[in-house]
Amino acid sequence: MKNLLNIALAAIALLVGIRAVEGLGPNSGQQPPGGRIRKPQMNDTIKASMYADNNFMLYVNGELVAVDSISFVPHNVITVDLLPAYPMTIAVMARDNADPKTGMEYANTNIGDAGFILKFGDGTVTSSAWKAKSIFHGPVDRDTKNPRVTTEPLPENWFAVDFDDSSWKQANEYSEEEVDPKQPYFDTDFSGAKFIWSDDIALDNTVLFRHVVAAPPDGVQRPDFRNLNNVVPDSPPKKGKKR
Ligand SMILES: [Ca+2]
Ligand SMILES: [Ca+2]
Repeated sequence: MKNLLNIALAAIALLVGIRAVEGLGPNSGQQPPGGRIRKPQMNDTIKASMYADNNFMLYVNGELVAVDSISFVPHNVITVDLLPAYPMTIAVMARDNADPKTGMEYANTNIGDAGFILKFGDGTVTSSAWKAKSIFHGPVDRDTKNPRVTTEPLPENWFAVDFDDSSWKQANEYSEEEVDPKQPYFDTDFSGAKFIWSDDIALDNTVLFRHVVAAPPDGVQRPDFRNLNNVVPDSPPKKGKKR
């Protein structure tokens, strides 16, 4: 019995020791002692890469962090630096190029199709685990002779952390063959990520996606810098020295 107690105490001591050592690393998830937060560095950030047919807006934890710089063609990849904080709420508006009145493109001669894929440096990827909601559909019944569209208003605060997406359906995954991505997609690491869209990749033209990443998929603990503006960071700048 005493041996068991000693083993348990040794295990606890080991765990405490590991936590203390972890606290020394730059990506330890620990902040310096004394309740002060250090300033984030570039190695606290992760790369976020997105490819949309045709364009997207990305919100992370309620903040707009990336906008596709090319709205139609050529199909491009956008890569930005993110300062992650978990749980991480990702919200995306993805849009297929489509005339708002007909749902078609190229002078109303073509229905066109869509697709969206995302990968973050922490291992976050798009999949059917994401929620999706189409708010612009058409031409209804693929009727290109008398094209009609259906639309829904953008839900208020659809990108907010506390938005209730429980009524949204799961996203559908689509293959590379179905989306037929162009070269920039193949020049970027999207391994492990799936193309997603709502139920109809041709007729759903504006789709909202949401996903909550509970913890870093790669298991790396990272500091949470969300309230940095409300604290005095560690090692304040010396007088007259700019940072
Ligand atoms: Ca684009
Ligand atoms: Ca398209």
